[in-house]
Amino acid sequence: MNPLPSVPHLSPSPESLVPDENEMSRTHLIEVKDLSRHAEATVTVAGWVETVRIHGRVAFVVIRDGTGLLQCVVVKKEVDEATWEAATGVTQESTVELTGSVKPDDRAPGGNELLVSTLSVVGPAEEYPIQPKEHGVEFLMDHRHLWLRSSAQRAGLRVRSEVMQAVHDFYYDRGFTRIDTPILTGAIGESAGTLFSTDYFGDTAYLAQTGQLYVEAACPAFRKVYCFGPTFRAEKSKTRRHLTEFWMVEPEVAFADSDANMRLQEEFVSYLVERALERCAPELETLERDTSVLERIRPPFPRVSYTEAVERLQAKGSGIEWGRDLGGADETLLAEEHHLPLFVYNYPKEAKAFYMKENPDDPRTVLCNDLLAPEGYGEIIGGSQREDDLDRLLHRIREEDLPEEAYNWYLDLRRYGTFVHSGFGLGIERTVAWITGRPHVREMIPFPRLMNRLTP
Ligand code: NSS
Repeated sequence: MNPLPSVPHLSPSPESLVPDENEMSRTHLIEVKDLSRHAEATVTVAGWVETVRIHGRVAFVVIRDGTGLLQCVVVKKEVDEATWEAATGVTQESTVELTGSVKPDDRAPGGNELLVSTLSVVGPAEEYPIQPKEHGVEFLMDHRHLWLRSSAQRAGLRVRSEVMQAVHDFYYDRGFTRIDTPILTGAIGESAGTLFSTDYFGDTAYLAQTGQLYVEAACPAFRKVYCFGPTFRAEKSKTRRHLTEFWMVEPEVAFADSDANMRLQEEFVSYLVERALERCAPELETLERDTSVLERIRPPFPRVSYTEAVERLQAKGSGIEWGRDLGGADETLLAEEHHLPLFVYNYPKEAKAFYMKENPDDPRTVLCNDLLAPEGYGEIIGGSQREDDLDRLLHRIREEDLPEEAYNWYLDLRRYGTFVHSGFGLGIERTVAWITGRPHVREMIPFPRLMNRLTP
């Protein structure tokens, strides 16, 4: 077989984006993360002022350019009047542009300092509301658009970005096809109680709670598929695990049963953790995450049936009764026995959604699983084998009092070549909260939507 032809024009290497020495005298902005390649050279950088300290005739201006922090040293006798005044008068979060020479210094963050020749203020900042002191959560959330600039927020959202890229890489490498599912839908995906609805030219449209029904439809076309997008739930829960808008990745695989589904989940979750450890070490350090607990995350994960889980919980004094879904407190109690995420499988039918396949060995239950993260983070995945029998599925839709017409197309998937298939949904914010060790999902999405928050 011939090797694939290379396509050099498509992706320039990072090197080719860096100007060569001759170009350097022009005003190319250099990114702080690349400064080590420019030791002793004169460069121009731009960014936002984090702090200014003045010691007599020397000013130390620390800037953040989005790729790193840089201490810029301004010596009064080496610069003109305008630069000295700008450096000593500049306010926190002003945008500045600086030219100077790069001085390697092991003690400096990033390993370099800039000995400044000129500094100009591009965008002055008014008195910055977020100070290095304790602010209340509501204050910080009101200023989310500025709070994003703080080191812990930057670190958390960088991990989120890496995890999201890892999601695509994982499925791409395994031959899955990405299917984008609609956000405006006519069918209820999960449960009628938590729908956002909107007028749709005189009809009612719902914001998607899940893309699942659509990825199921794509299975006979592509066999292994996934969707990854925002999903919406009008849940009246003010907990640290609930958002009204969150991102979910949902793989769906033809000819996979519930057992294969759990194996894919443990492989996937382990991969996401490994990627974060490998590529986000500085961010995890900023967040003071104990990474030794993450290093242990490898398949296989322990499994416990719902029925056994209820017995364990009752033995621990929980008031849970067989038939009810597990609450957050129950999940924490169960998971605390394990260092690894824990599968709880085969829940009672009445606790779960209509589309799950009846368990042939115990028809009171369905072939499904939740995956509970350790350290009290609770459920990060919900998944199941799907009901592939037309009559049983129709029966469940009627039992749940769902509008049958809206599911006609979904029932077609059982009329035209039905097949065993399974899938799951992993919530990105809960997963990233666990990986970063942050207490609340609201910090794990750039602009969280909560019951009481629609701005900024
Ligand atoms: O409701 S789920 O358990 N399952 C589904 O939506 C299926 N249709 C997925 C599938 O089989 N394709 O939600 C899946 C995950 C859950 O484990 C959480 O990690 C996350 O989605 N989730 C949430 N995250 C944040 N906030 C809220 N409100 C939320 N609800 C679910």
